[in-house]
Amino acid sequence: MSVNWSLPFEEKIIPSKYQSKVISPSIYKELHKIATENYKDFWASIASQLEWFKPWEKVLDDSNPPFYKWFVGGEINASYLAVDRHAKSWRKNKVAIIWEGEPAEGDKPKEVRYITYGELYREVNRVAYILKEVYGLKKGDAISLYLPMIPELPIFMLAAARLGIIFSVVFSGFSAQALADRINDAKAKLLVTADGGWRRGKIVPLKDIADKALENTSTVEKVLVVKRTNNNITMKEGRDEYLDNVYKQVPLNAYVEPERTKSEDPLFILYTSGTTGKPKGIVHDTGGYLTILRATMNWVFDIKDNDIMWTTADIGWITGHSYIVFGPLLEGATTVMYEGALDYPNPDRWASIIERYGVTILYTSPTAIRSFMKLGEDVYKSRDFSSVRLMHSVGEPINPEAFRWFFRLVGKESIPFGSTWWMTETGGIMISHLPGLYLIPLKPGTNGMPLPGIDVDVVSENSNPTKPEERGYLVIRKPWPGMPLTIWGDPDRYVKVYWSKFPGIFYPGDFAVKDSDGYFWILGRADEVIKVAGHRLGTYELESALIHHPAVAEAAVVGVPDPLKGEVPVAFVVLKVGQKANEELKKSLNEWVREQVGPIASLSSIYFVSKLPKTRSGKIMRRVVKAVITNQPVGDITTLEDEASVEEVKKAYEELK
Ligand code: 6R9
Repeated sequence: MSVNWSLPFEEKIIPSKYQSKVISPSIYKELHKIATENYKDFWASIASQLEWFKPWEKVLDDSNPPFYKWFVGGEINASYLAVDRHAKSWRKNKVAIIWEGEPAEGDKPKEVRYITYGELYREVNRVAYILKEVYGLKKGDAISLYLPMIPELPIFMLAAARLGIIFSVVFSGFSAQALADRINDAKAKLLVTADGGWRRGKIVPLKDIADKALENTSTVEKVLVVKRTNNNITMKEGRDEYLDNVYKQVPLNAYVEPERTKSEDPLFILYTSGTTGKPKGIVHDTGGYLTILRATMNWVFDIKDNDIMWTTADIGWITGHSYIVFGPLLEGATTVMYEGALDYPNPDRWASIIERYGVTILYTSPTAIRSFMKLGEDVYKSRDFSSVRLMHSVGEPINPEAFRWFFRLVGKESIPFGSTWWMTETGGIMISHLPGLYLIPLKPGTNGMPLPGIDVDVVSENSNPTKPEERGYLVIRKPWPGMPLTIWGDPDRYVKVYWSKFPGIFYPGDFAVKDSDGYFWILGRADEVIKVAGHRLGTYELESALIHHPAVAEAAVVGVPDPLKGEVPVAFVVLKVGQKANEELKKSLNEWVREQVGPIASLSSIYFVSKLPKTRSGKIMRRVVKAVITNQPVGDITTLEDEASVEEVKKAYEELK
């Protein structure tokens, strides 16, 4: 795929407030080269800025590629670094987390919590006590967290990290089936959930969904329930407990010694969609992950002690893990955590949050920006954005128009605003306009240049570097701290998915171009993953949900460009003999998919056809389906079994357009 707008390769913007930090791309290229050639020493110098219980013996163990291990022999604890260090310093009474709940009266939120580092320390220790002493969990055990955006979520993540317990956060918009799959794969012993969560003024019944999921799991022994919405739920004797009750067993000043976790010990598993099969459990280490966060918090976000950082993502995704929780807390900064929808109950809720807390660093997404843009600028006339001094976007390519609009409205065309490229697998940001204490001139829509030490390139099918402005595949040539340890329980798949297309180098699955200044422009996924409103979904997951429906014989799902959400999934469905193709069935199929995968999996259209384009070996050619409906050349179809299928797709699509 490629973006459906033109790329302004030549345009260069120097934001007036950061002029002193500007460096020319050609000079940056030289600095990048030096760091990257000496990448082991270079990353060691960043890692040494962290506090280690025991220093590493070897910077990188590359004896068994692609299973790289960073800072081997070193001992470090993520919870200690993010909490204890600050709680024991002058930051004790500094606000670590500003939390705002969704319910509001007009412009006024009903609940706001300011949690200082001192309080966070106390809470994390209390929860760690529960995990260790009440539930008997220990290093290497896995737990699942199915929670809304409430402070308990980061507190449980930090408490688990304290003990070397591997946590797996499951986005609270996922369905019972998706939750069950993730619990089973992680073999989680404990599930932490809430009675419900607030979303657009409605209660999402998380405990009910969790109960359904637990019918299909066997590893979960105990369920801890946080009270959030006070809706009616059922509690299973012997299995379920309210967190409030369990707290009664915890001494008020409980202290749980942080484990001396090894650098290469897993910190968390985060599931993400791939091309085929069930979601992949990406496993992140401890030392490497903290190192990439240390680097990016300083370079890309230029974090300072008086900053208020707001990342508008959900903690259920990697962006929230790295830049709501671990990144800002590692740096002792103040992080804003907002529970609900950015435009609820008023369209400018997000702007009121910036104003209320004086947000200085804003990290948001193209989908959010486009949805703000829809309403025009007048809505924000009386809003004060002057506190914001730096911002970035993430999740999908940003169209130059949305970039310019937001840059003008919030950035007053005077502060840095970039589109940072990275992914669940990379742990932290890889490509940015602020790639290491400097700023390269902005170009609307580009991602900027790779960070020092990050060896990114664009290559053709036969792995040769492409010419400037020629489309190719993005690759990362050298290992970097923050890279995955493996796919949980499936190391072969890890090798196959990421290290086999171009042997020996990491293949993220994106199309990209590099311009003649050396800037990277990521164009979108080269595989069958789609990004709907910045959320990563595998077309395979949607298809398998569809073919589980009793009326469906076959299905092909592809992503098509959407002005608001970037991409949306559309489905071509072959019905079983005797089934009637009508609107009612379409509706029920859509509901079915939402139920199976979660509300983010809404199909934007469903088309009924009698056959799908397939290869002679029976593989559905989604590429062909996509080309037809996006009006692109269909390319090589010599392996196609039946050309009439292409015509059918075309006809079905044209008729309903
Ligand atoms: C952090 C995150 C990863 C995929 C990635 C790419 C797309 C992310 C982007 C971007 C263009 C950007 N992507 N940031 N594309 N410009 N600034 O989103 O992780 O959910 O794993 O998705 O998102 O396609 O491959 P994740």
